[in-house]
Amino acid sequence: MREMKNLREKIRSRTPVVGTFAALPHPMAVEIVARGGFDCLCIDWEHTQLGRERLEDMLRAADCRATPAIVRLPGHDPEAISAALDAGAAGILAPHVSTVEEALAIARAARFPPHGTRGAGPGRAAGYGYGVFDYVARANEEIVVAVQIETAQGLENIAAIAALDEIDLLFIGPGDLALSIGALGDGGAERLDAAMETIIDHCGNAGRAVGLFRPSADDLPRWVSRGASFFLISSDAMLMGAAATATADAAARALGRRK
Ligand code: 3PY
Ligand code: MG
Repeated sequence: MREMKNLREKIRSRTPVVGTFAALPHPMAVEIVARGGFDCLCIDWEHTQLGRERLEDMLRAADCRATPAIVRLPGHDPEAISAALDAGAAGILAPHVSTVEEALAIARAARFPPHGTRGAGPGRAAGYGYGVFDYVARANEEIVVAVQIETAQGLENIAAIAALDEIDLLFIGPGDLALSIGALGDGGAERLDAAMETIIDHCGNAGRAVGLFRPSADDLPRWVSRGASFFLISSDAMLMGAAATATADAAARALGRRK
């Protein structure tokens, strides 16, 4: 069997892919979490205070472990898309995408002509100018373009967004989706689950890859059997917090301070 070529090919063929968010804004944290053996990382530029220079160093650190890293953007700005890709990201994840127009604008900004409007330049991804033509020749085939469905409007437009071949992956943000559709309090969990299932089912009908955030791997089998194939589980910051709490609790129990 032919080796899978790249992350995009795995995603588009709906081969299961598991990653985590890199939310600690330091290359060392990226190197450490990449050692864990995830298929990919997603550097979180949306919710982490991160500058462009640091972003590039974090991508460099992911390369040290040969772990493909996509970048969750702070928004839909084409400059941020170019910055992440020029720095060497394997793809982009755009938050809060609610319409076909937004999704298409993001896809165009992420691809070189004739499929888009991205500008070519001597950034890290292009070998600092030594590999511009080679990079341009393969980037449109290799760069992952993913959009987050996490608003009531995105849910409303799901059939049309899922039908877009320009988008490699639809990614559900359960937290924002719950806020946006008001799935909080009594019955909220059931409403949120139903909304997530609707998104997954529409992606299945369109043959589009769909993924979601999960705080842990506990319920992965349920979402895989529904049709999801891409998972970002927890984050380096959350994993560190969970390990710190578990260790402090174990020590407190060992000293008889807590049961
Ligand atoms: C959300 O839950 O809103 C997310 O964006 C998860 O990544
Ligand atoms: Mg979100």
